[in-house]
Amino acid sequence: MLNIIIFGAPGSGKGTQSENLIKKYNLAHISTGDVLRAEMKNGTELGKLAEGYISKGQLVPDDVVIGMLANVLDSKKDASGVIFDGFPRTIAQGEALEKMLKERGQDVSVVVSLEVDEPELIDRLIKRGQQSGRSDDNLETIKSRLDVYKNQTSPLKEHYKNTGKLASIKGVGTVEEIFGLIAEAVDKVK
Ligand code: B4P
Repeated sequence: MLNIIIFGAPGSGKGTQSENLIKKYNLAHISTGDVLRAEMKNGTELGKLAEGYISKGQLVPDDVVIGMLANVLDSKKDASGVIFDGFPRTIAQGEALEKMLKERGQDVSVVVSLEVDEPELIDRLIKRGQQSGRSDDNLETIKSRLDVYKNQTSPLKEHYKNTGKLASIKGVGTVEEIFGLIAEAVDKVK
């Protein structure tokens, strides 16, 4: 079972490249951002809770996201592989994912880390905000999302580097060029 984590700052191209991975390798997609936005749209209790964090550019608490992931993971149990897009975002989430996979006789195959500098990230998210209507794609919230990434999410990179599973990829260029590099990294572990 191929388990790919796609990792990177907000706006680094995780969602975009996940779509290409799904098409090429026929994988199931788990995007915690998409799951949370769907809950917000449906006005569920979880959605209302998540909205308060997302609109401020903060992470939804670990226990909420980890609890949510266990159910989502079971719904994909017949897939030949899974892309984890935007999860894990903290060390605690990384540990929880490893435990959940281990309980199912699986492991993380590769962690694709998309490297993009901050001015480019801000530019992309501002542009997306002009069309997406997302409550978190405005300059103030983007800045706090980038701070959260630096402080809470990027330490995970060191963790995956130590396990030898990290593939750092330059996330600047055309979507196709970047995908070529990602596919090379995935093919090595397939
Ligand atoms: P996410 O939905 O994961 O949003 P994101 O980090 O902004 O990345 P996304 O995948 O959408 O964007 P992409 O880089 O593809 O999370 C949203 C929020 O939900 C978080 O801030 C948090 O509050 C909450 N959340 C989610 N998961 C959580 C978790 N595990 N724990 C706690 N909280 C959680 O693309 C951005 C833009 O760049 C697009 O417009 C795209 O077209 C463009 N782009 C992509 N590639 C490009 C390229 N090569 N060149 C130019 N532009 C490009």
